[in-house]
Amino acid sequence: MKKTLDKLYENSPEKSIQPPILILSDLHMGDGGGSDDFKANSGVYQTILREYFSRGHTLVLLGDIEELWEDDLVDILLTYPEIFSWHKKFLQEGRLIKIVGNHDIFLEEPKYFSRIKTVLRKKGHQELLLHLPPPSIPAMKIKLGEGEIFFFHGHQLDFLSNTLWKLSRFFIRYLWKPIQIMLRVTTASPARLRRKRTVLEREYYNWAEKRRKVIVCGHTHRAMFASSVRKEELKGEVYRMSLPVYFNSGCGIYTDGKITAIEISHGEIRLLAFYLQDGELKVEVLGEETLSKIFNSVYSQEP
Ligand SMILES: [Mn+2]
Repeated sequence: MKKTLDKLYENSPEKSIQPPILILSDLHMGDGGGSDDFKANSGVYQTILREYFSRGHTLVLLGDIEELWEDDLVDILLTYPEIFSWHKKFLQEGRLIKIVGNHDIFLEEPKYFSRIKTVLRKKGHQELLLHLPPPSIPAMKIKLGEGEIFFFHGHQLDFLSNTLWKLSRFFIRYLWKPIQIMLRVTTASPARLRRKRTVLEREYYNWAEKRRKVIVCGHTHRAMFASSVRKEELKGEVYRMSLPVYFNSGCGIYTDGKITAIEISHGEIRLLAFYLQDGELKVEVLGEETLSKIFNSVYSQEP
Protein backbone atom coordinates (compact mmCIF):
# COMPACT_ATOMS: atom_id res chain seq x y z
CA MET A 1 0.00 0.00 0.00
CA LYS A 2 2.68 2.44 1.07
CA LYS A 3 4.66 1.59 -2.06
CA THR A 4 1.85 2.92 -4.25
CA LEU A 5 2.34 6.39 -2.82
CA ASP A 6 6.12 6.17 -2.82
CA LYS A 7 6.03 5.35 -6.53
CA LEU A 8 3.52 8.09 -7.24
CA TYR A 9 5.74 10.54 -5.40
CA GLU A 10 8.94 9.48 -7.14
CA ASN A 11 7.39 9.54 -10.61
CA SER A 12 5.62 12.85 -10.28
CA PRO A 13 7.05 16.00 -11.84
CA GLU A 14 8.32 18.80 -9.69
CA LYS A 15 7.02 22.19 -10.73
CA SER A 16 7.74 25.57 -9.40
CA ILE A 17 4.64 27.70 -9.26
CA GLN A 18 4.53 31.21 -7.95
CA PRO A 19 1.65 31.70 -5.52
CA PRO A 20 -1.14 32.71 -5.37
CA ILE A 21 -2.56 29.24 -5.96
CA LEU A 22 -6.14 28.03 -5.61
CA ILE A 23 -6.75 24.28 -5.33
CA LEU A 24 -10.15 22.71 -5.97
CA SER A 25 -11.25 19.13 -6.45
CA ASP A 26 -14.29 16.91 -6.84
CA LEU A 27 -16.61 19.18 -8.78
CA HIS A 28 -18.15 16.14 -10.52
CA MET A 29 -19.46 18.29 -13.39
CA GLY A 30 -22.18 16.32 -15.14
CA ASP A 31 -24.61 16.60 -18.02
CA GLY A 32 -27.03 18.96 -16.29
CA GLY A 33 -29.59 16.18 -15.71
CA GLY A 34 -31.07 14.76 -12.53
CA SER A 35 -27.86 13.02 -11.49
CA ASP A 36 -25.68 16.13 -11.90
CA ASP A 37 -24.71 17.11 -8.35
CA PHE A 38 -22.62 20.05 -9.57
CA LYS A 39 -25.47 21.86 -11.32
CA ALA A 40 -26.72 23.69 -8.22
CA ASN A 41 -23.21 24.99 -7.44
CA SER A 42 -22.15 25.88 -10.98
CA GLY A 43 -22.94 29.56 -10.39
CA VAL A 44 -20.66 29.76 -7.35
CA TYR A 45 -17.90 28.04 -9.28
CA GLN A 46 -18.14 30.43 -12.24
CA THR A 47 -17.93 33.35 -9.86
CA ILE A 48 -14.86 31.84 -8.19
CA LEU A 49 -13.21 31.43 -11.60
CA ARG A 50 -13.91 35.01 -12.63
CA GLU A 51 -12.69 36.42 -9.31
CA TYR A 52 -9.52 34.33 -8.98
CA PHE A 53 -8.60 34.75 -12.63
CA SER A 54 -8.43 38.48 -12.14
CA ARG A 55 -6.55 38.05 -8.85
CA GLY A 56 -3.80 36.18 -10.72
CA HIS A 57 -4.12 32.77 -9.08
CA THR A 58 -2.88 29.56 -10.62
CA LEU A 59 -5.67 27.02 -10.57
CA VAL A 60 -4.88 23.48 -9.48
CA LEU A 61 -7.76 21.15 -10.34
CA LEU A 62 -7.11 18.13 -8.20
CA GLY A 63 -9.24 15.44 -9.83
CA ASP A 64 -12.84 14.37 -10.31
CA ILE A 65 -13.57 17.64 -12.07
CA GLU A 66 -15.51 16.07 -14.95
CA GLU A 67 -17.92 13.30 -13.92
CA LEU A 68 -16.94 10.85 -16.65
CA TRP A 69 -18.16 7.73 -14.89
CA GLU A 70 -21.76 8.83 -15.24
CA ASP A 71 -21.66 11.10 -18.26
CA ASP A 72 -19.96 11.67 -21.60
CA LEU A 73 -17.46 14.48 -21.89
CA VAL A 74 -19.33 15.82 -24.93
CA ASP A 75 -22.51 16.26 -22.87
CA ILE A 76 -20.57 17.90 -20.03
CA LEU A 77 -18.93 20.30 -22.49
CA LEU A 78 -22.34 21.18 -23.91
CA THR A 79 -23.75 21.78 -20.42
CA TYR A 80 -20.95 24.01 -19.07
CA PRO A 81 -19.26 25.77 -22.03
CA GLU A 82 -18.55 28.92 -19.95
CA ILE A 83 -16.71 26.95 -17.27
CA PHE A 84 -14.58 25.14 -19.82
CA SER A 85 -13.75 28.42 -21.48
CA TRP A 86 -12.62 29.83 -18.11
CA HIS A 87 -10.39 26.79 -17.61
CA LYS A 88 -8.99 27.46 -21.08
CA LYS A 89 -8.20 31.07 -20.14
CA PHE A 90 -6.22 29.90 -17.11
CA LEU A 91 -4.47 27.34 -19.31
CA GLN A 92 -3.51 29.86 -21.98
CA GLU A 93 -1.82 31.96 -19.33
CA GLY A 94 0.04 28.92 -17.99
CA ARG A 95 -2.05 29.06 -14.84
CA LEU A 96 -3.88 25.73 -14.94
CA ILE A 97 -2.69 22.42 -13.57
CA LYS A 98 -4.95 19.46 -13.98
CA ILE A 99 -4.47 16.31 -11.96
CA VAL A 100 -6.63 13.24 -12.54
CA GLY A 101 -8.99 11.60 -10.13
CA ASN A 102 -10.77 8.31 -10.55
CA HIS A 103 -13.87 9.85 -12.16
CA ASP A 104 -11.86 11.70 -14.81
CA ILE A 105 -9.04 9.18 -15.17
CA PHE A 106 -9.56 9.04 -18.97
CA LEU A 107 -8.04 12.50 -19.28
CA GLU A 108 -4.62 10.91 -18.84
CA GLU A 109 -5.02 9.14 -22.17
CA PRO A 110 -4.14 10.88 -25.45
CA LYS A 111 -6.31 8.28 -27.24
CA TYR A 112 -9.36 9.41 -25.30
CA PHE A 113 -8.91 12.96 -26.60
CA SER A 114 -8.69 11.87 -30.22
CA ARG A 115 -11.89 9.87 -29.77
CA ILE A 116 -13.70 12.87 -28.23
CA LYS A 117 -12.45 15.15 -31.00
CA THR A 118 -13.87 12.78 -33.61
CA VAL A 119 -17.24 12.71 -31.82
CA LEU A 120 -17.34 16.52 -31.56
CA ARG A 121 -16.63 16.92 -35.29
CA LYS A 122 -19.21 14.27 -36.22
CA LYS A 123 -21.87 15.93 -34.12
CA GLY A 124 -21.07 19.36 -35.57
CA HIS A 125 -19.72 20.85 -32.33
CA GLN A 126 -16.39 22.08 -33.71
CA GLU A 127 -16.60 25.15 -31.47
CA LEU A 128 -16.20 22.91 -28.43
CA LEU A 129 -12.82 21.63 -29.62
CA LEU A 130 -11.36 24.82 -28.17
CA HIS A 131 -12.89 24.06 -24.78
CA LEU A 132 -11.47 20.58 -24.33
CA PRO A 133 -9.71 20.15 -20.99
CA PRO A 134 -5.96 19.67 -21.15
CA PRO A 135 -4.40 16.23 -20.62
CA SER A 136 -4.09 15.56 -16.90
CA ILE A 137 -1.20 14.26 -14.84
CA PRO A 138 -1.37 11.79 -11.92
CA ALA A 139 0.40 13.93 -9.32
CA MET A 140 2.73 16.85 -8.81
CA LYS A 141 5.23 18.29 -6.34
CA ILE A 142 5.41 22.02 -5.84
CA LYS A 143 8.36 23.74 -4.19
CA LEU A 144 7.35 26.60 -1.95
CA GLY A 145 10.20 28.41 -0.31
CA GLU A 146 11.90 25.98 2.09
CA GLY A 147 9.25 23.35 1.70
CA GLU A 148 7.35 21.25 -0.75
CA ILE A 149 3.74 20.20 -1.17
CA PHE A 150 2.74 16.97 -2.88
CA PHE A 151 -0.57 17.07 -4.76
CA PHE A 152 -2.60 14.02 -5.83
CA HIS A 153 -6.29 13.19 -5.97
CA GLY A 154 -6.32 10.50 -3.30
CA HIS A 155 -8.06 7.51 -4.90
CA GLN A 156 -4.74 5.68 -5.10
CA LEU A 157 -5.24 3.73 -1.86
CA ASP A 158 -8.97 3.31 -2.42
CA PHE A 159 -9.36 -0.26 -3.66
CA LEU A 160 -12.77 0.18 -5.29
CA SER A 161 -11.86 3.47 -6.94
CA ASN A 162 -8.41 2.48 -8.10
CA THR A 163 -7.87 -1.23 -8.66
CA LEU A 164 -11.50 -2.05 -9.40
CA TRP A 165 -12.33 1.20 -11.13
CA LYS A 166 -13.81 -0.38 -14.26
CA LEU A 167 -16.26 -2.40 -12.21
CA SER A 168 -17.08 0.62 -10.04
CA ARG A 169 -17.66 2.74 -13.11
CA PHE A 170 -20.03 0.14 -14.54
CA PHE A 171 -21.97 0.13 -11.31
CA ILE A 172 -22.19 3.91 -11.15
CA ARG A 173 -23.06 4.48 -14.79
CA TYR A 174 -25.64 1.77 -15.37
CA LEU A 175 -27.06 1.02 -11.93
CA TRP A 176 -26.42 3.98 -9.67
CA LYS A 177 -27.17 6.87 -12.04
CA PRO A 178 -30.78 5.75 -12.74
CA ILE A 179 -31.37 5.17 -9.03
CA GLN A 180 -29.89 8.56 -8.27
CA ILE A 181 -32.17 10.29 -10.76
CA MET A 182 -35.18 8.42 -9.44
CA LEU A 183 -34.50 9.08 -5.75
CA ARG A 184 -32.73 12.43 -6.14
CA VAL A 185 -29.81 11.48 -3.94
CA THR A 186 -26.27 12.68 -4.47
CA THR A 187 -23.17 10.81 -5.57
CA ALA A 188 -19.89 10.72 -3.70
CA SER A 189 -18.30 7.36 -3.23
CA PRO A 190 -16.04 7.58 -0.18
CA ALA A 191 -18.25 10.36 1.08
CA ARG A 192 -21.18 7.96 1.35
CA LEU A 193 -19.18 5.59 3.48
CA ARG A 194 -17.97 7.33 6.57
CA ARG A 195 -15.84 4.56 7.87
CA LYS A 196 -14.05 4.11 4.57
CA ARG A 197 -13.33 7.81 4.49
CA THR A 198 -11.80 7.77 7.95
CA VAL A 199 -9.61 4.82 6.98
CA LEU A 200 -8.39 6.58 3.85
CA GLU A 201 -7.64 9.80 5.71
CA ARG A 202 -5.65 7.82 8.24
CA GLU A 203 -3.65 5.99 5.56
CA TYR A 204 -2.69 9.16 3.74
CA TYR A 205 -1.87 10.83 7.01
CA ASN A 206 0.34 7.93 8.11
CA TRP A 207 2.25 7.97 4.85
CA ALA A 208 2.76 11.73 5.02
CA GLU A 209 3.80 11.60 8.67
CA LYS A 210 6.35 8.85 8.06
CA ARG A 211 7.80 10.48 4.99
CA ARG A 212 7.60 14.01 6.42
CA LYS A 213 5.68 15.30 3.40
CA VAL A 214 2.93 17.87 3.31
CA ILE A 215 0.18 16.55 1.04
CA VAL A 216 -2.99 17.98 -0.47
CA CYS A 217 -5.66 15.54 -1.65
CA GLY A 218 -9.32 15.52 -2.59
CA HIS A 219 -11.47 12.42 -3.17
CA THR A 220 -13.05 11.99 0.26
CA HIS A 221 -15.25 15.10 -0.07
CA ARG A 222 -14.26 16.13 3.41
CA ALA A 223 -12.23 19.29 3.56
CA MET A 224 -9.39 19.09 6.07
CA PHE A 225 -6.85 21.60 7.28
CA ALA A 226 -3.51 20.67 8.86
CA SER A 227 -4.67 17.10 9.60
CA SER A 228 -7.67 18.18 11.63
CA VAL A 229 -11.38 17.75 11.15
CA ARG A 230 -13.62 20.59 12.17
CA LYS A 231 -15.35 20.06 15.52
CA GLU A 232 -18.82 20.27 13.99
CA GLU A 233 -17.94 17.33 11.78
CA LEU A 234 -16.37 15.07 14.36
CA LYS A 235 -19.50 13.18 15.44
CA GLY A 236 -17.73 10.92 17.88
CA GLU A 237 -14.80 10.00 15.66
CA VAL A 238 -11.47 10.05 17.42
CA TYR A 239 -8.58 11.61 15.59
CA ARG A 240 -4.98 11.47 16.60
CA MET A 241 -3.37 13.11 13.64
CA SER A 242 -1.11 15.67 15.20
CA LEU A 243 1.40 16.61 12.52
CA PRO A 244 0.02 19.21 10.07
CA VAL A 245 0.80 17.13 6.96
CA TYR A 246 -2.61 16.29 5.52
CA PHE A 247 -4.81 18.82 3.72
CA ASN A 248 -7.94 18.10 1.72
CA SER A 249 -9.62 20.54 -0.63
CA GLY A 250 -13.07 19.05 0.01
CA CYS A 251 -15.48 19.26 -2.92
CA GLY A 252 -17.69 21.40 -5.10
CA ILE A 253 -20.97 19.60 -4.53
CA TYR A 254 -21.93 20.32 -0.93
CA THR A 255 -25.70 20.40 -0.80
CA ASP A 256 -25.74 23.69 1.14
CA GLY A 257 -24.40 25.47 -1.94
CA LYS A 258 -20.83 25.73 -0.71
CA ILE A 259 -17.59 24.91 -2.47
CA THR A 260 -14.38 24.44 -0.51
CA ALA A 261 -10.87 25.12 -1.72
CA ILE A 262 -7.32 25.50 -0.47
CA GLU A 263 -5.52 28.74 -1.14
CA ILE A 264 -1.80 29.38 -0.95
CA SER A 265 -0.86 33.03 -1.00
CA HIS A 266 1.30 35.56 0.85
CA GLY A 267 3.23 32.81 2.65
CA GLU A 268 0.03 31.31 4.05
CA ILE A 269 -2.11 28.29 3.41
CA ARG A 270 -5.85 28.44 4.09
CA LEU A 271 -8.96 26.39 3.76
CA LEU A 272 -11.82 28.38 2.29
CA ALA A 273 -15.54 27.83 1.82
CA PHE A 274 -17.24 29.82 -0.94
CA TYR A 275 -20.91 30.56 -1.37
CA LEU A 276 -23.14 33.12 -3.04
CA GLN A 277 -25.22 35.62 -1.13
CA ASP A 278 -27.45 37.88 -3.23
CA GLY A 279 -25.29 37.03 -6.21
CA GLU A 280 -22.11 38.05 -4.43
CA LEU A 281 -19.21 35.73 -3.68
CA LYS A 282 -18.68 35.20 0.05
CA VAL A 283 -15.64 33.51 1.54
CA GLU A 284 -15.40 31.82 4.91
CA VAL A 285 -11.93 31.03 6.24
CA LEU A 286 -12.05 27.58 7.87
CA GLY A 287 -8.35 27.31 8.61
CA GLU A 288 -5.27 29.47 8.19
CA GLU A 289 -1.57 29.12 8.98
CA THR A 290 1.76 30.38 7.68
CA LEU A 291 3.59 27.94 5.44
CA SER A 292 6.81 28.43 7.38
CA LYS A 293 5.10 27.30 10.59
CA ILE A 294 3.66 24.22 8.87
CA PHE A 295 6.99 23.32 7.24
CA ASN A 296 8.89 23.93 10.47
CA SER A 297 6.79 21.57 12.51
CA VAL A 298 6.76 18.90 9.79
CA TYR A 299 10.49 18.97 9.07
CA SER A 300 11.80 19.58 12.57
CA GLN A 301 10.13 16.79 14.56
CA GLU A 302 11.81 13.42 14.55
CA PRO A 303 9.72 10.68 12.89
MN1 LIG B 1 -12.47 10.77 -6.36
